[in-house]
Amino acid sequence: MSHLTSRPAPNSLGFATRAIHHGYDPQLHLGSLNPPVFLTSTYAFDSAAEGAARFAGEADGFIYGRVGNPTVAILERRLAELEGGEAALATSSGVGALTALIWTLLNSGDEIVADQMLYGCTFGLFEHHLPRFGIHVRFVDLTDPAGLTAALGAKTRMVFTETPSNPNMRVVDIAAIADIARRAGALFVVDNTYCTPYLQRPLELGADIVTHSATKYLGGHGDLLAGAVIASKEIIDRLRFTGVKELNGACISAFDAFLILRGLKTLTLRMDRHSATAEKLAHDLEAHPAVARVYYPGLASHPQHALAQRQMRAMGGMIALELKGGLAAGRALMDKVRIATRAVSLGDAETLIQHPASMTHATYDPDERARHGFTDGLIRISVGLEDYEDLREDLLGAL
Ligand code: 3LM
Repeated sequence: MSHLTSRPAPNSLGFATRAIHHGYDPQLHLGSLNPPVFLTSTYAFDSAAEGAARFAGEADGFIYGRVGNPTVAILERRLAELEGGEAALATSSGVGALTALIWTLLNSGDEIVADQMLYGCTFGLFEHHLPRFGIHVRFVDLTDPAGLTAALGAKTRMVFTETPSNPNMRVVDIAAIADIARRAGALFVVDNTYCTPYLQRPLELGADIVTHSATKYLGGHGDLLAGAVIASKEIIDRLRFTGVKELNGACISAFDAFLILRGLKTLTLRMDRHSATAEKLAHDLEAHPAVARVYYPGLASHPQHALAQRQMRAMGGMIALELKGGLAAGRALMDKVRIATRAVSLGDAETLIQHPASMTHATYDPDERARHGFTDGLIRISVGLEDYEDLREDLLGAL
């Protein structure tokens, strides 16, 4: 009997079990414990008529690598299941997921209302490039849901947020924003990169669409670039057959899909460990005399601490901090650490440290940084999976 059909229904299984098994049946693949990597760009049709039927959507089956691949399809089933969505689309990067989404669902003249703090290249796309195509973005403070109500207009088609936000860890109330967006007829999109579905499930809280940079925690090992969108089947079909097929071509490779499936097997272990170590380090850093402020939702000093505890299973592995000595002290910290690695990106086994104003968020000019609310001195740490004691000594020693 097939492994999948003999197995309990997915909704009776825990998250870790589904992250390891969902959507793949070894018995359908010669018993192979791991999914095969289908390295093919195209697919043979049984007949001319059958090929035409596949193109017309009247027959099941793969057509061409830009719109689907069997290894990628396993990943997509698993991501949809873990986020609690109907369907998923995997892409070649997180930015590829965003452009597939926006170029497919929005038209010239439409507006987006976005939280004021976004990952640098998302901000660059929204503020510097979408206006060239007639799509305008209003940035508001979505940590205050009343701000959204005031910003909505007749042309608002989409509300967009990260939570916690990259880099300064602001936490947005997903259920409250979802409610306002729904009543305004706007699609609510949450970039869930920082949390992964293990820590936070925006669709269950009322969001319409979840996006990811799968480069980060979903892959988990800093060895690939990928993205994903999870939403209704209707939306995902449009993104696949318009966004990726005809607009941006940002299809993921089968090998990268395989690596993400491998990474997902340890997602719960990794997120628990990232969160536990980051929580301890956030407290250590907050108590240090050289530190002016630590941004971590697990700290009682965080403005949305109570909301974060309600909305997230654990507080994740990302910390931002400002030193009393400002930017110069932050740069000195970065130059002195010996275990933490000076690098952008996040979600890897290695602890990474970087300076948003000159690196990940250099797309904000100094005025924009001030308007959007993050400082030149901010330092970001992606807490890895090393021993807590070693990281503590590395960071506090460098301070
Ligand atoms: C970074 N972030 O170091 P890709 N959404 C979020 C992200 O953090 C990112 C993306 C989307 C970083 C990358 S900066 C040069 C390195 C919340 C990426 C985009 O296209 O897979 O990189 O995802 O913060």
